[in-house]
Amino acid sequence: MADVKDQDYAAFRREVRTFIEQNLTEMKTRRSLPLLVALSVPLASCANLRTAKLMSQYEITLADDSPEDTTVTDVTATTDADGRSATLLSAFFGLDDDLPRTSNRAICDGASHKDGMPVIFSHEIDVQTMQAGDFEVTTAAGKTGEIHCVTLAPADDNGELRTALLVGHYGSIDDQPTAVEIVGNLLSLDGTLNFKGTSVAVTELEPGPTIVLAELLAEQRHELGKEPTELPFGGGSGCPLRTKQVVNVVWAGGVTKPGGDEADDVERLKYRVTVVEADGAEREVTPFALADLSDGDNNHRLCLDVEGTPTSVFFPAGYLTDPREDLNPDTRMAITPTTP
Ligand SMILES: [Ca+2]
Ligand SMILES: [Ca+2]
Ligand SMILES: [Ca+2]
Ligand SMILES: [Ca+2]
Repeated sequence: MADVKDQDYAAFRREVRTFIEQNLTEMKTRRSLPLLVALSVPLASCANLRTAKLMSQYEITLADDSPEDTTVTDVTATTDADGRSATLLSAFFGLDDDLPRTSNRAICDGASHKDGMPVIFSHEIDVQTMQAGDFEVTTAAGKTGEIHCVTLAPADDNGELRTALLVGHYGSIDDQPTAVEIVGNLLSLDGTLNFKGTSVAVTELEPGPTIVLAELLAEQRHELGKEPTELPFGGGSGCPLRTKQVVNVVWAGGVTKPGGDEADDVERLKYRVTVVEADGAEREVTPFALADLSDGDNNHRLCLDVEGTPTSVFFPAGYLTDPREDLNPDTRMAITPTTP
């Protein structure tokens, strides 16, 4: 933050120490404090000095900048027990040379002014097996990109560890990245699947974000009533206590209202969920609450107060933007059950 003055630094360090001491238990249970940005937090306009200072102090535990795959494994399976394949669901060229300056501290050293691309996996992944060198990006002209680092932050809530943000120089608006391939051993969170050899086509810079996955969360993942963390990234809010079902919606990249504010009731009322009743009748419902807010990632939780089986979700064009301020098109996705 340009407005963080040097003379504030000593007081700032004390403030951060106090904050960390007060939140140590939560930090440990969450494995890391949330880092930064699914490219959607308006970093350049941090609301206040305190937020800016806290942001600058986060440990970077979900990021890796190793250029080589260091994972030693004999796991080669690519299909899970439910018959679902280990695949890449999307790769979204979000920012071209435009990661904000604070990315150096909040994502990884040297991230500032590089490209940013979220890559979404079919399953949650084990961060210990994820190295920057596991990813290879190819451009339209056939060039191989430079991956500087990769991080799972800030989509780090229960069930979210499937969005890897690739930071580097791997294309431009004139020679866009066209494919991402996993070239190293990279395992699912449960250790049973290996993503090596999977690949996906890249969504170009100009389009807006779409929904790439919608999951009905198992009850033990609901986290009803959970408060978001103090910072505007990582650690999102939970659905209200009276929620009956929760659908986690994963967008191809971080989404906000145009201008960078978090989604609210305006966007909630645009979501339409198709529910099949016990007698087979279909109806469309609107979530009674929207959750996983205040965390700057690419996930929304749709909180439902109805019975029946949610089967698909629709969101109409023109309400949410990616970090380049490109508006979403009409987007629809079938809802799948999560593994518990
Ligand atoms: Ca690896
Ligand atoms: Ca875009
Ligand atoms: Ca989240
Ligand atoms: Ca979120």
